[in-house]
Amino acid sequence: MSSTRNPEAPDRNLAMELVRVTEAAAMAAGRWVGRGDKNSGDGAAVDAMRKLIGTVSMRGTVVIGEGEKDEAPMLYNGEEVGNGGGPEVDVAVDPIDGTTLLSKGMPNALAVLAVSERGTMFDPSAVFYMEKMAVGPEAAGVIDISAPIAENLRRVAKAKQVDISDVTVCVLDRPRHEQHVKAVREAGARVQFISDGDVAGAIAAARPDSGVDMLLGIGGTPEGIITACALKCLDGEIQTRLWPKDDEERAKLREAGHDPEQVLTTSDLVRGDNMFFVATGITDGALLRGVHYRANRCSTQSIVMRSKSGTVRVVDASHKLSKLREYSEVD
Ligand code: VTB
Ligand code: MG
Ligand code: MG
Repeated sequence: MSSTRNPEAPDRNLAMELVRVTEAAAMAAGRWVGRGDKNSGDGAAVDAMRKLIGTVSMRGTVVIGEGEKDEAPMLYNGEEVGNGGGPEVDVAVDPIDGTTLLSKGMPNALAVLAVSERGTMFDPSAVFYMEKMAVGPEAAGVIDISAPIAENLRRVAKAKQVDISDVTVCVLDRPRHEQHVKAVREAGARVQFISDGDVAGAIAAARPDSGVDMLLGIGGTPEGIITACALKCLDGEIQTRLWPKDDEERAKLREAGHDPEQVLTTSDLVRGDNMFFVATGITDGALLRGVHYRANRCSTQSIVMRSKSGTVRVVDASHKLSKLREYSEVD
């Protein structure tokens, strides 16, 4: 109803503005694919993202960025971004999720941006890692990260009306996941390892026909919150627990008032139902095609999602390189 509509709330127009930001980051990063230099690639993506994010109609605060002010020159936590008009929002950026994937030219490196109403994103600064269990819409509501893995796999199989031997679990390939992997295999299910990029892994679990049913294991806390934004848009679910890596982080966690045993649900990580999630492929992957260059042209593929409407768009764009610089400077 127009009479009850809050003019300060993020509206549908934002989605198409946001996609230009991840497209720019991906195109900048695309120049560094397979060059074995992840820092230069990350720097290029951050620069491009920051430049374009300044044109978006929002008053954004970076809640999930590239570190604190003094450690990273750009898109630091607490930085104000946007054109100074429009709705007040929290902003989460990962200019490249999977810098190693980018530097090695491996699949599924993404440029990612999520936006939600001001004050709704969990502050990830206390603890670097969290334990995650994420599923798509069919299995949302049946998982419980505090229950044994085998029990969760049985419930997911039942919810998806498949045999447990048909359930595939995406896991970051790390020694810390030895027990997780053992439990999945002992339950009769399958493991699909990824070397990096658990945001893409969780989205795969929530997309039809991806061949992945669940994401499991310990990954970055910022990526957990970004994933929660994506899964709200896809009607999936993520459950997490903060995972302090040492005594120092354990103390930090308690000082910040967190309980390490507490299960953080999708809504604990991002409250409400008014968020946007946008990602552009950098390297080719199952979710999105990467950046491709041709004579004077560059193509990108992005996913643009909005929780309020439930719309999921895949946006193919062909950018004319000779006009790109001029365009992004004036607009
Ligand atoms: C994950 C994954 C990222 O880091 O958060 C992972 O999503 C954290 O684990 O893509 P490690 O510290 O063991 O790498 C990445 O792989 C890289 O940011
Ligand atoms: Mg990154
Ligand atoms: Mg990342």
